[in-house]
Formats: sequence, C-alpha cells, structure tokens
Amino acid sequence: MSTIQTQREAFYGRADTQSLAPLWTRLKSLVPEAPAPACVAHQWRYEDVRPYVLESAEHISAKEAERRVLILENPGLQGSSQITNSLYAGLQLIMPGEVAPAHRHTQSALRFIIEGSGAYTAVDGEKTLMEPGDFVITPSWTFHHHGNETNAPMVWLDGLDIPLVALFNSTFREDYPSDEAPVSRPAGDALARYGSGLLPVGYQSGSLNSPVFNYPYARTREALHTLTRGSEPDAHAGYLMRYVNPVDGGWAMPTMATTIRLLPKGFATRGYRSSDSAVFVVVEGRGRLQIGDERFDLSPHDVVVVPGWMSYTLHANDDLVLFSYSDRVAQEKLGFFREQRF
Ligand code: 1HN
Repeated sequence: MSTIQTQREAFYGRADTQSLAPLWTRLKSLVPEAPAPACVAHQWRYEDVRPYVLESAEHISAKEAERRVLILENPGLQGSSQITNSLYAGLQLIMPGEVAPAHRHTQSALRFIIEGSGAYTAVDGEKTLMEPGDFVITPSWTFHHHGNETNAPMVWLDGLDIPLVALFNSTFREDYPSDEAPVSRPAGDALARYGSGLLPVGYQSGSLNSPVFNYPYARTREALHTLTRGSEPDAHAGYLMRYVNPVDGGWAMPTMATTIRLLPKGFATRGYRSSDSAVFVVVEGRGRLQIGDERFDLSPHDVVVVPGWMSYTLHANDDLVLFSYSDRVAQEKLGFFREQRF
C-alpha cells in the first residue's frame, strides 16, 4: 500500500475510536446516481406456496400464533421480514371456527383477499365479510380482529408498512383485553355511508385513511370492465385505477398506495419504471411480467415484487387483472417519487 493510503487507513482507524468515519469513502454508495435497491424481483407462485400456507394450520392455531402468516420475504433482504425496502407482505390463513385476537398497532395494514368466502375482519367497531379480490384497510392504531364462521379456509395477502414505521422508530402495539373487540355498527355501514358516491352532509374526517375500509371486488370488477368500453388502455399501464379516499380524493391510506388494473386479452404494455418498489397480486387471468431480463409467467393469486426503478412490461394472455401496493403515496408526500415511460 502507498504511504498515503497507509496514512489514511491509520487515520480512519484512529477516527473510528471517536465514532467518526470518512464520508469520502462512502459517498457514492450512500448517494448513488439512481436507486440501487437491495430488494430483487421475485415471484411467489400461488400453486407452489399454497400447500405451505394450508399446512401451517397443522402446526399452530390462529389464536396461539396471534396471526398465522407466512411472510413473503424478499430473497435480497433475507432475515428482514421485508418484501421491499419499505414494505412487508405475508399470506395469512384463518381456518373455520378460528378467531385471530384483537390488537392494534401503529403500522397500517391492508388485506387483499385471495381464497375463501365470507370470513370477516372487524376494524374499529365494524365487521366486514371478505370475498376474493376485496381490498380491505386497517388504519394505524385501530383495534382489529379476524374470524372465520364459514366452513372453508380463508387466505389473504397482508401488506403492512412495518419497515417504514421501524425507520422512524415509532412502533407501538396494544392487545385488546379479550379476543374480540366490540362491534358497534352493522356490516356495510361504512360502504353505504362513504363509499356509495354519497357522504353525510357536514362530514369531517379526522383520519388520514379512507372511511371506506372494504372496497368489494364485485364493484371494482364491474367498474374496470365498464371503462374498457369507453376508452383505450394506457400504453404503459393498461386500465389503471387507484383506490381512492372519497373524502379528499387522495389515496386510500397514508403510507401505502394501492391500485388495480385490467389489461385486455392480447394487450402488452410499453416499458415503465418508477421509484417505488411495488408488490403485485394477480387477481384474474394469465399473463407475463418482464422485469429487466427476467420473465415471470403469471397465474391467478401469484405475488410478484418489482424493485423500484427497474423497467417492466406486462402482457395479457387473457383479460388480466392485477392489484398492486407500494410506498408511492409516502414518496409523493416527501417529494421523492419519480417515474419514466419508455
Ligand atoms: C397484523 O396485525 C396482522 O392484523 C397481519 O392480520 C400481519 C404482521 C406484523 C404485525 C402485525 C393482522 C401482521 C400484523
């Protein structure tokens, strides 16, 4: 080693004793020219993971587990419980007769229903029955529990902002004193009151979240198919819609941006990239997702993570419906969000 380098190394060693470190050896990796996410593109084929999700019921009850979930951990972020740098994902199973006990936490959660019919989640005093394709939100610090009074297992994808909350060290949690928190309003109340193109006169929301907490797929699907008759799909996205807070027109949740899109059979998108890493769930249909040089063949209920700032294209073999969530809403508020169309 040259004298200069030897002297520098010695200096760094002495500086380290004072908890000091040189920026100049790290600057380019601390501040790269463009995002270099540690998260990698990855697919969980539902056909492959479903047996594991169902087997988890042989090993633990929902009550003992509190939440019986297999985490979808990004292979580039092993040991982190993260699917992207800022988000968590898992597949949760609730068997007939089970209750997942009530608790609350500062993390916001979303559910995207994969399989089963009619199990419920209770959020902040209202139950909703869940059907495949429904998008359900659990706002930060609201008590919630889940139950399955049907005779079939129910599986959904959980998306939470755990890494974001951890970054700010603002995690709090509290268990409800009994398994079930009280339910004070009839099922469907929030959807009728806030999600029917109506709002109570004088309504003032004190929340950062949409007051609609279940966006039923029956309505979403009808909307997607109806709008295909009135316009051409966007070249980079297909018929892409976002879940909206009807009170202010913003995203449904403050940290996680959620969308649903339809690509008509035979349609292919042009390349697109954005600074938010996104988690996609195949709702209906088959197709292809090309991320960089990797190609993923999509089937219903598959989950795929697309790292931020990697260009991707989609191709629909059938009418293809995709749900997605990302931290776009947080990036927009902080002024970080960027996108590029090819
Ligand atoms: C949670 O509360 C749920 O309520 C799911 O279903 C997954 C992962 C970590 C922390 C809390 C749920 C969770 C979670």
